Amino acid sequence: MSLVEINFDGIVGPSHNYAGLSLGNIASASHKGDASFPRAAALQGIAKMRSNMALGLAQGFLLPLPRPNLQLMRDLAIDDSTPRQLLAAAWSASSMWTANAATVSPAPDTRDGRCHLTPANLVTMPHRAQEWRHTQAQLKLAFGDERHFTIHDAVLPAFGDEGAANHMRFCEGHGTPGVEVFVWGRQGGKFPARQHEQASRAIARLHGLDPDKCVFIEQNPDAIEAGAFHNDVVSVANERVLFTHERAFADQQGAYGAIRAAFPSLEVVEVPDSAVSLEEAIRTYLFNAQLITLPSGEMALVVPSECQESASVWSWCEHMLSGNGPIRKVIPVDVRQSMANGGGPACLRLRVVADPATVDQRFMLDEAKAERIEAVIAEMWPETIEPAEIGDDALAKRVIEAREALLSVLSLDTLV
Ligand code: SUG
Repeated sequence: MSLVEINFDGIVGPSHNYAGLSLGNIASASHKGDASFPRAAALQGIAKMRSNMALGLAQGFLLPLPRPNLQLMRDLAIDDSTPRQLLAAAWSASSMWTANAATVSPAPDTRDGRCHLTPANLVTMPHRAQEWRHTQAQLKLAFGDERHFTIHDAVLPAFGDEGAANHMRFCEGHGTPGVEVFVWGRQGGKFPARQHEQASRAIARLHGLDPDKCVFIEQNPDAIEAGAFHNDVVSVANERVLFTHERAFADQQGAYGAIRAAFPSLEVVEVPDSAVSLEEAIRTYLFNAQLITLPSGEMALVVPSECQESASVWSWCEHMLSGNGPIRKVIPVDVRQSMANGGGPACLRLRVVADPATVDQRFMLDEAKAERIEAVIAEMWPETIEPAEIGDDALAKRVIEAREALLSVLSLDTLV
């Protein structure tokens, strides 16, 4: 058994659009009403996957969910009198952000030695709350080998859960036992806190984690107020390293202390507010980066290209690289279409530590398959969607056919 980290990126669906559905997500609100470019969005996502594969990383993917969601439209009896926001919810391509698909506890951390996955209920946002059952169906296929994986139901909707976006794992190497850190938010601020502490605690118990190897941390309410609707907008972890903004947690030093008590070799790379303000960090998504271990053993940070265009962020990155820290490379990638809805490189991927041979191979990517996927996207994905087109019957037909063509090319028609 060789356990490695596999990134499962969400393929951007053909209905990708800017309807401004996410309160507290500044990018989503500020791009409301813009024309979207689904084909370019999906190709940007594939290019990111290819670039990570070229670095020597294992790469998988999850498929767009069925949109428009006809079941949701029936359940809400959506008609001409319904607010457009609800109609747009049924069209949302938000499942592309697979960091919110599930929380994953790799086999070395769990009591029964299996990798546990709990789909996130995503109840805070109506357009995301429709995702989990379809996501679970996909997880059950991709990780269907019950000798190695257990797929749970989402936690009770009374407790909001946003999946891996509010979860970090520290370990000496991906295949060795780790410490899992759950970051939750307190309600009552200007914007909704999406992760409930009790959802995090339930998941830790359901996954059979050792309580001494779990840490629960409160997110900084100021960060939520500044637009960090998920913890992965202000910090990211990999192996022994925590890369974080100085104002990510309610009690920053207390958070470091609690993690260090469970994981003594913790190495913190902290970006001070004086170098990069919280607002600039959230605007550029510096922390919504993929912090990865390259085959050489060095760590690299895959950041959105917006970081390179920000004087303060880029000069901080250069300063970091000139020092002797654990992060040795910074690699910009263009995921602008996703970024405009508040999703950076890290939002677009779900990390699963597993032996790739135990995963359904239809969900694993290689160059030849990437080319086949690109060809379907280039041929079938709409080039652009204007917000006024949401609800249009001809566009609905096109979106449905585009997804079906992709499923067919990947021999995953059973997901229809
Ligand atoms: O849930 N955006 C997503 C972005 C998710 C980012 N994920 C992580 N940080 N891990 C969200 O807010 C925008 C949809 C719209 O406005 O149409 C949206 O859902």
